[in-house]
Amino acid sequence: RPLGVFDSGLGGLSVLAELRRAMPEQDFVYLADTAHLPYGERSEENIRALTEAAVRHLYEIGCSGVVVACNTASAYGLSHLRATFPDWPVVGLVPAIKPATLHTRTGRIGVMATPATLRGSRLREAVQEFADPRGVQVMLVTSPRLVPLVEAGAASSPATRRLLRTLLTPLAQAGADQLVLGCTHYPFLAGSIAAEFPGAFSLIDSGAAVAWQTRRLLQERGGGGGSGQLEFLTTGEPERLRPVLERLWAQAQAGAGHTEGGVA
Ligand code: DGN
Repeated sequence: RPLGVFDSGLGGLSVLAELRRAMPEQDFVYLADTAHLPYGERSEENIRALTEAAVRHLYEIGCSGVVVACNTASAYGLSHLRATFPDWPVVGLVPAIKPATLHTRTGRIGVMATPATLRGSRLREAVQEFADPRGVQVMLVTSPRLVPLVEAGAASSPATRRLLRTLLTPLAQAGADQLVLGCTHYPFLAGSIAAEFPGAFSLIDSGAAVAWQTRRLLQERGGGGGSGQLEFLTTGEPERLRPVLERLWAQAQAGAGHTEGGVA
């Protein structure tokens, strides 16, 4: 049976690529809730309801479990999903604060995520658990514009690079040396960040850690498997999505993971 992967849009492709690296034989169904994207400025209740509706579809078509490949949906929806679908594996993610606090040499790290993820309690808990005891200072960065820019296929455009320069200059000036990409769309910005701030930050996302955790879980529970097939579903217009999907999917498969932590 295929494993479901869900994101509000195409960002979760960065996680799907890591899942395929970890489990080349596994079949996957990827669902992008493009009709309701972006989630980043929605209310907690709304994010939870949209996440449940999307994940229910994956459940009903017979997926063996789901990876919620979206920090925003994970921040508000995970406990609810686990209560709604007991006995069905649900894996989520949280910005990878832990590895960043272990790697920093300057004692300052940046975390970039959607407004909703930054407001949620999961991020606060991770900061309290990993950064505070080590005296690591966490600088939070957000912009509601980044996800739509990635979805528009503009991750490397001059406008995106200008926005990143504005958002990240204070972090570079303060000496933050690790940058946590706390939204699954942001690994697609890695090239632009490196071009604007050469050598300034190590970039850390949660994709690889989530993939290995998912593999462990499926091995324990059984029920995965297949022949490496992929199916893409969207709540939006498939023909409009296709060109950017193809581009980002090629990019995700070519990119290497940057991680070790961030499973929820
Ligand atoms: N990809 C989602 C995340 O990881 O938070 C964000 C998407 C959004 O809809 N803003």
